[in-house]
Amino acid sequence: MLLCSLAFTLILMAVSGIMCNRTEYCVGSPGIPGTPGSHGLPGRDGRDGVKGEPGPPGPMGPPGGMPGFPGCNGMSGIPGVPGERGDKGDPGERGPPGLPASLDEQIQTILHDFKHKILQSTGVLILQGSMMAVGDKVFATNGQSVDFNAIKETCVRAGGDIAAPRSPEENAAIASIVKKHNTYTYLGLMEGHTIGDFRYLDGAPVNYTNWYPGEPRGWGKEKCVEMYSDGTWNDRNCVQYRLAICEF
Ligand SMILES: *[C@@H]1O[C@H](CO)[C@@H](O)[C@H](O)[C@H]1NC(C)=O
Ligand SMILES: CC(=O)N[C@H]1CO[C@H](CO)[C@@H](O)[C@@H]1O
Ligand SMILES: [Ca+2]
Repeated sequence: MLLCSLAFTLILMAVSGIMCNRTEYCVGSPGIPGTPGSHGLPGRDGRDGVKGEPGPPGPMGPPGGMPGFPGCNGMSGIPGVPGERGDKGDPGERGPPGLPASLDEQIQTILHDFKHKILQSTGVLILQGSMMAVGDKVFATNGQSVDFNAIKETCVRAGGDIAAPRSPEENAAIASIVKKHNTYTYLGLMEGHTIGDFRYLDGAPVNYTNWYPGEPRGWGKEKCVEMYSDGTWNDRNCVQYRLAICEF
């Protein structure tokens, strides 16, 4: 233990640079400090530091990139509701004048053919007595007896009207059909609101009559007109069955 303490004292004396002696007082003045030593060589690089945080996003670049290619067509949608009908367009320009029909050989051939066929048909009908031609008018029957309204309907459906004589010639033509079928017919006439005022079905007043002597005497109760086989007329109710004769 003592040895240890002595050694410590010696080391302490050596470090402090004071020469002393165990047995004598320490003598001498402190020495002049030495000059500092030169700088040593730079040390070696340290190890890599830890990774830093990501930096903030940079500013937007200038515009000017090329546009990309167009994309593919999408799927077709459901059809929309139809729009409103537009206004009628203006008529087109008149076409170039054609050949007069009288000089057109093709048209003339067709017309000639038509005329021939029509003459054949009317000839057969007239010969059979089922058609009577007076001027531009033609009277015909289907041989059926029905009431006034049914005759009207039959004639309109056939493209004509119930027969209405407007002259003695027309009356005679209708009368010949009545006589042949031995059946009275209804004429295309009706009594108006005034008693005895008989009119054509289009409302025009009659300009020809052929009443049987004493007729009309229905006093407003006989609105229709029938024709006897001799061609004379009688006012009558409208619900009798009479021969259907039409005019075209
Ligand atoms: C009656 O008028 C029609 C034209 O509506 C004419 O065809 C006919 O000849 C006239 N009848 C008489 C007798 O004047
Ligand atoms: C180093 C030193 O000074 N030593 C001295 C210690 O004391 C003795 C005598 O007392 C001297 O003889 C030494 O020279
Ligand atoms: Ca009568």
